[in-house]
Amino acid sequence: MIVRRLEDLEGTERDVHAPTFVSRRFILAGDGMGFSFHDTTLYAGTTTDMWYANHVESVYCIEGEGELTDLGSGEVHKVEPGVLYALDGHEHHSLRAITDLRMMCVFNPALTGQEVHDDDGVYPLLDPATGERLDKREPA
Ligand code: 9YT
Repeated sequence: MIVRRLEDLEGTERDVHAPTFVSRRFILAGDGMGFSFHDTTLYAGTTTDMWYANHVESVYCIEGEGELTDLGSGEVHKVEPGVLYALDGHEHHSLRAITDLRMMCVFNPALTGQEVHDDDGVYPLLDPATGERLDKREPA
């Protein structure tokens, strides 16, 4: 059994700071669960463009207010506590945080923790054992 507390992740490699969000990775590929689980806060006033071409992701809002846009269809959805969105079609999307927006995120395949968003907001698919890039995208 794995038991972790948020405060134990702070300041470690599982505490990842990006320009528009901070992501605390409770579970990563190395934990062998088949998914990764993140507590992510997107900062008020920011918009994050994402396009997880190599992963599916479920995202559940527990705090804050925001707006999700499907950049393919143009559809816009209100995001608030109790709302979940699941990217089952690798949708290109953006998330606007009106206030700080706290989201619980599950990725499959699991992130290894070494991924960095490229210019399109894509995370590469990395081999958990070697760190080798497995997907066909050219690095940005
Ligand atoms: C809501 C969302 O997906 N934000 C991007 C960060 C990502 N969840 C991560 O790296 O933890």
